[in-house]
Amino acid sequence: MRLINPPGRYIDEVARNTIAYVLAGGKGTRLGNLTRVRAKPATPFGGKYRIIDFTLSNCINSGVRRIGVMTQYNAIGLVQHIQRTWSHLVSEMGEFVNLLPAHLGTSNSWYTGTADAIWQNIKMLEMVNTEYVLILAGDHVYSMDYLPMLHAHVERGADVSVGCVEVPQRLGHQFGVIQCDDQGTITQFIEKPSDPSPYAQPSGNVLASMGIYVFSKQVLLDLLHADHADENSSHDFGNDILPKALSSHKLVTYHYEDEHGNPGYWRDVGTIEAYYDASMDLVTAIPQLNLYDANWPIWTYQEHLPPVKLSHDSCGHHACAKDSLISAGCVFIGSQISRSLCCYNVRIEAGSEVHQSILLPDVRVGNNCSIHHAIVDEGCVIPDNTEIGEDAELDAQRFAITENGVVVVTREHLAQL
Ligand code: ADQ
Ligand code: ADP
Repeated sequence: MRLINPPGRYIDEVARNTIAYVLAGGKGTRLGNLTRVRAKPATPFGGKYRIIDFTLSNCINSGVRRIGVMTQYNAIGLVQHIQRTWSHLVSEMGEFVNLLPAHLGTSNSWYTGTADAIWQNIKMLEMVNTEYVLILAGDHVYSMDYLPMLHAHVERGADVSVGCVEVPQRLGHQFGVIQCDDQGTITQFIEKPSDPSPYAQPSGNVLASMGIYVFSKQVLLDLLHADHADENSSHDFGNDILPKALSSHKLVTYHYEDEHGNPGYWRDVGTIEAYYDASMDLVTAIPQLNLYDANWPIWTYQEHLPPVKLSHDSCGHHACAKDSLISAGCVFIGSQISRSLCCYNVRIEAGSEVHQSILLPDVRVGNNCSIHHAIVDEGCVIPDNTEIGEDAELDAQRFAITENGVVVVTREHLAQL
């Protein structure tokens, strides 16, 4: 096996000296019904992508092209997606996207935590000829160039750099919260504090870890060995590795900003609400996340499908789509679609209206339906005259509904109607 990255392939030396690990094995229970049969990173997003495409595109576009993806729960769809898109794409460039499922590494168990997922592949990491390790998550939606973060890590002589963004204090309990000095050296790392208020900044926000890290390789190896020997550890980066490393290593923040110096767009789409809100961000006139940036393409696998068709129905009513993302293969017949995302092969029949909703691939909506504020899962067939998102009580009985009133419709729900 050849474990040496061929020299001279890229202009950037630091990117060439980096291997990325994408943690894509979490159970994703907070995405509820949507991750019942698929891994969270394989969940369709933005019409034609899967969530993990954003992180993998960021790697490729940043010039980091040696990538391991840690997979675990419900991985079949994820593995298939990575094999037919990413493994192929990157191997053509002479590098690799390796799938690293639990059970094949140094232990016979599942990955018990994020750090354990790396630990179980430590033999590979020890062999790899690299100086830096970029740890990423497979369930974040953002377009980030990792190069400035890698360079900042090198220039500041850091052992570990933690990507971070400011979030409102009320959301602080969902994140690793960071305290740092004037130089950006981290002094405290508190994983998901129940009360984030002591850590609020003058702005009222807290500094949150994005869950993405650059480690100098030897530092990571040392920390993983120490963590493995600690019986009380849950083997998680946020809970164990980072807080413990503070006393012995130099941990620094890296603020993720856009080219204008404003906070960069980044969403952990781990909950239904976050997934829904990030999707709705895309149907605004000028979303912060630009899917159309030719300099930062989001790569994915796509089937060869026919063009979108908007057609009139037998009564002469025209189909109309406004402020929406519509993917290939969709057919709308005398139906009205607004502020919605339709993945590929969605068909909406006459007299139906879809508003502020997300329709996953292969959904069929019958005649005279009205769908508002809903996520309709892959392959659902909505019977004629169905109303969704009109009556919260009724929706709660038939489907699943979030606190903010987003209705989630699956095939199982429909089978029970
Ligand atoms: P969470 O997102 O809650 O917090 P976690 O559930 O550990 O962290 O998931 C991180 C990533 O690792 C996800 O992509 C998940 O799929 C994956 N993952 C989880 N368990 C895994 C396992 N056993 N094997 C393989 N992959 C696994 C983290 C940090 C916080 C930070 C937030 C930002 O802990 O400090 O603020 O991310 O979203
Ligand atoms: P061989 O010479 O045995 O054919 P290859 O170079 O084709 O070896 O690699 C074999 C496997 O090891 C492939 O899956 C490849 O992606 C993987 N691999 C190669 N280099 C590395 C590396 N630096 N780190 C992790 N995996 C690697």
